[in-house]
Amino acid sequence: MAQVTVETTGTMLVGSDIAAATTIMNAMDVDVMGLNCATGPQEMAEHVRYLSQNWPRKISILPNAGLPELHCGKVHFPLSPDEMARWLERFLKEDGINIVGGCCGTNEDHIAAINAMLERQEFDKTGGKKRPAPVKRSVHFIPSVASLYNSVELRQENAILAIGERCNANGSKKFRLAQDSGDWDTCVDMAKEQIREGSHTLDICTAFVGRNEVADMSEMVTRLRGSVTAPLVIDSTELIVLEAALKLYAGKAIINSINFEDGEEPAHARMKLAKKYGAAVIALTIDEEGMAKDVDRKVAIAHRLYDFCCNQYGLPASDLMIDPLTFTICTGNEDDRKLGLWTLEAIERIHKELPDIQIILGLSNISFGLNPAARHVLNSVYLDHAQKRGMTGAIIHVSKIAPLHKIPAHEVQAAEDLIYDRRLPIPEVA
Ligand code: THG
Repeated sequence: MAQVTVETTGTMLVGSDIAAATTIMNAMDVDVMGLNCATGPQEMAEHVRYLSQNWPRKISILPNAGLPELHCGKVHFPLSPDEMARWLERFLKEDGINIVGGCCGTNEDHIAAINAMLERQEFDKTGGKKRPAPVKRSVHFIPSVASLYNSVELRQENAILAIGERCNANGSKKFRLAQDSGDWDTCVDMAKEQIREGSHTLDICTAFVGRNEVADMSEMVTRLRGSVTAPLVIDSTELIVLEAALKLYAGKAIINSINFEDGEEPAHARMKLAKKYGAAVIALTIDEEGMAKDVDRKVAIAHRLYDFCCNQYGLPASDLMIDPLTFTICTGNEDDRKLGLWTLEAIERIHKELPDIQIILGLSNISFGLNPAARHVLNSVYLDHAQKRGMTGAIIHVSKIAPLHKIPAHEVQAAEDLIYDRRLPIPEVA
């Protein structure tokens, strides 16, 4: 059972809002979530309503006896015992709360009035209990991740969850150079810039030969947790790096990633972390035989991952983010031409067969090897096709994605010909 204190500013002292607190508490499997202190019941009413509509388990409410006033140099709490009891009765009947009490400024008289109010309620006769029957409420739980400050929905309306790709030592030269010279301000600025561009969450990868990945990841998480509102995606193959990051992070993070490349042992270790720290999980379609390239293997491994994470570990399906792998289709090798198409077909099948999970891709991989202008076009067109087939999120550089109507039609056509491997016969040279 855990309670949060929402100040008159509308957030907790550190700045977390009620939605962020709710998302994190839910991920930590808290049984009873509540509010206490800081304000009286009137100021709490809006947050009580939020919990009533969004918190899936029991609710406790312990307000102060109003907002304190100074009377002749002495602190005075204005709410009488009866007023206090009336507010709690309203929360009981309208919001279906389960546990009541008082915090600062309440005394025996307040508790006696609250008790008398409870005794007036209709009792729950089951099991000989002398308690008010629980009031029904309809909870609309929305699968989310959270930073210390904000909650972000994993399913975006008519859009994908944009995971900023640039805070990655292997994915950005600028980031790598800043990290390597200890220029953490630049690293944090790159995070903030991605949020301004529209990233909902940020992928963080500090793996770089010759540097201490635990120390660098810890530095990034420590700096970002208090300065950016977007939830973090911890991108590392090393268990100790994942754990160091999750330990430091106050929000509900996403682990990137688990797979079955070396059997199930590493995946077990990562799922234990996910449960302990309440994280969502990106899972790649890789098994003991390697990365899945054809559709059937991608789908089969997706089902195995679902069974492993959701059935064995109880991870909510909405917190499982399957990544059916993006490979570049720009190598010129005959064997690689269908890889983008197969990933699209796998997305469609996984979305149909496992409708509640999330599906993501590391989008930019699709265009490795092309020039920057061509990459933007191919990335944008591929994103559009993947989204239409059921992809719910992607690791991307948001400002480098264009809506298709902003790209000349013949360029869209060229990208689609590449994705669908449509080829014209090569003309005979005279
Ligand atoms: N799936 C999951 N996680 C991933 C990937 C994935 N994490 C890493 C990667 N793949 C996704 N992130 C990136 C980041 C950058 C680029 C590609 C993928 C990229 N960068 C440019 C380049 O290297 O040419 C920009 C270079 C620069 O700015 O210096 O393409 O697939 N789960």
